[in-house]
Amino acid sequence: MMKNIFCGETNVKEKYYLTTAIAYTSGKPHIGNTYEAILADSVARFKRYQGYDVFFQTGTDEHGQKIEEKAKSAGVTPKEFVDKVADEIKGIWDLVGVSYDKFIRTTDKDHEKQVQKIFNKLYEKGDIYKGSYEGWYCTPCESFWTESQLVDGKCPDCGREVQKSKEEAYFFKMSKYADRLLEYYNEHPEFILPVSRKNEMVNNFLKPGLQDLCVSRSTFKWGVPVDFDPKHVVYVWLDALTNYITGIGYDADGEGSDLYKKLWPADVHIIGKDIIRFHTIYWPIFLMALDVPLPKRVYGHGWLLQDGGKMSKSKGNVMYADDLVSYFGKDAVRYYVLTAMPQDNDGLISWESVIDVINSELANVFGNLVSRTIAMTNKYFGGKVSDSKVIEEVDNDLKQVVVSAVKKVTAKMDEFKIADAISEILTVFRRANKYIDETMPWVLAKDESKSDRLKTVLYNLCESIAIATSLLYPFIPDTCEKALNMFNLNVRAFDKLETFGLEDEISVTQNPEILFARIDAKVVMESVNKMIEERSAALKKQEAPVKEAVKKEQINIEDFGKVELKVGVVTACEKVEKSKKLLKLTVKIGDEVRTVVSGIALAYSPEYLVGKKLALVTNLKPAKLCGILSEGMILCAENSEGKLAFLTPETDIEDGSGIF
Ligand code: ME8
Repeated sequence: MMKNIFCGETNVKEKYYLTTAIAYTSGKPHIGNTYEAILADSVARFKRYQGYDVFFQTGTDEHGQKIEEKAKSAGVTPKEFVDKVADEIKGIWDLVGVSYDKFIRTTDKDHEKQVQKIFNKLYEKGDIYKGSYEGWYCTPCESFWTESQLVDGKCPDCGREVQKSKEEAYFFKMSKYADRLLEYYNEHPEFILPVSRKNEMVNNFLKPGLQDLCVSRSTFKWGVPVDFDPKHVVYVWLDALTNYITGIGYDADGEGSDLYKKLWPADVHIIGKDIIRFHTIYWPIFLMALDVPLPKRVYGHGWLLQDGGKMSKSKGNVMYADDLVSYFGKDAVRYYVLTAMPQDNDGLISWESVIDVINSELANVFGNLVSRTIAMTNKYFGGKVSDSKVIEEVDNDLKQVVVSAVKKVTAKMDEFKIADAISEILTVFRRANKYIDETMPWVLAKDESKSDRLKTVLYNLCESIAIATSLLYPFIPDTCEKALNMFNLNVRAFDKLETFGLEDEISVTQNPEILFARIDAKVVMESVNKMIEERSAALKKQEAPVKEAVKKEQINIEDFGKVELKVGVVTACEKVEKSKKLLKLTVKIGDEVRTVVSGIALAYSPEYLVGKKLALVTNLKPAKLCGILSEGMILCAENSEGKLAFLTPETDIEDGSGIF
């Protein structure tokens, strides 16, 4: 439940039901998945602020072959696996301040029951029929494809390998509803946002003709069983999509709960660009078949991608919200991801760019304005200012920029242009900073006759901050609340935002806190790089195949006698250029001096080896390693984790001695 920190009552407007995609519980969500939850949260908070009666649903998508396989390789049951990941996802959503009203899990019993009822209903209606399936299945996407749909033999959505699949299955008659769907698109031009996505759906999928969709699987178990034919489980997308109605109390056999009656149809489904097809073709068609009204809008956002190379688990460089929050705090992370995403395109994230935005926008523009204004109000007026109405032209310009931001931000939010909305608010802070330079309060302060003018200037600054910070509240709520507290103000009622001069008097704190401290990029990046290296090493260790002592066939003493083993002493040693693993050793073996190249550089430094006696095979055929002829092999023990120890005589003995 949200704490009410708004000042005054805003009239309660109509309901607003919004949802995110439900995240797969196949692993910890990275910052890209988390972006969607933050995006939807900022919309939910903005709508609440406008006075809408908001219901915000998010959750987890927990069935399917991919999850069954992951659980198996983790050695746990699928339910144990999804319980852990769902907790982790919920924990991250909470950490970044996602103010959901409902967190649905597709393993919730009431959801599973409705999925079964929905399947039965569509079967009884004749929209689902039994047939047999032959085609290709992409497990990561949980999608079926026909031969002709594959691109270079791979999944057309994600480009990964697909598996041949032949099974008895249930099908949904998609084509039956194609015309009705096209008609709906035409009558509701606002249904798909951005509009470019609509054209993609029409041209790539609807016009070429919809194929019937396979809606059951029988080659794995982890799903909702079809209750009249339990060797089949319901196709994961049919199961997942229905969360939007089951989560609020839809009942396939009845009217549904009061909440459902109040909230459905949803006002917007917020999803990523990769799953627009499922939400604007399959989902509306399932709803048509169920005689349920369609959602008002589907907004497909772009993706947040890692700058400077692909995120890869094995490199340890995947960016997670909890790491980012631990370095920079929740609001800085929210601010970054929301501003990094242009509406129609993908956005980029890197540790460096987050630091840059915190320093250049949050600390230099917002934080600096707040701290300068509080400091001057304290210094010149003991912390209290009112409008003494000594107005100059520059004031009108400031007020106009502040007040006009309200409509601009609202318009951008109506189009889901979140980055643009925030940019309008930043323009206000920038304008106010410029106003300080223009009015030069420190000069006014030197002339007592300008005291009233100075008061007006500071009052205008406080009011500008009050309005713009209130507007920013839905995006970075904790910081805005903290900032407004320092002015002893609440978030201003939405319908009073355009009233510049609302407060008679504003009093500021005597002990201001820094909202965003400037970050020393060098210090933070050193620590981040260390974390990435450690993570990568830990992952490699985890993934390293355990070396088992291979059992070799028995040999006789003659076989063993073919190997010549001797003691040698290392007289010189250096690293082999261009190789991380190799060392070049000069070894004296009695009267002979040989060069030996050995793969022990990760375990021993050259200095350590000089003077050491060790055991060598001396009759191996010489071999070239990195262009250097090696004339022997050093004997080493190696444990299952790859740790090395060379063999050395137990007591001192001359080099050149034979080993038998
Ligand atoms: O697709 N940037 O789940 P999911 C921004 N279970 N958004 C991203 C992203 C990125 N780098 N990567 C993924 C599923 N997303 C299904 C949804 S809904 C009935 C079922 C978005 O965990 C992605 O586009 O793979 C999707 O909207 C959401 O994160 C969950 O992705």
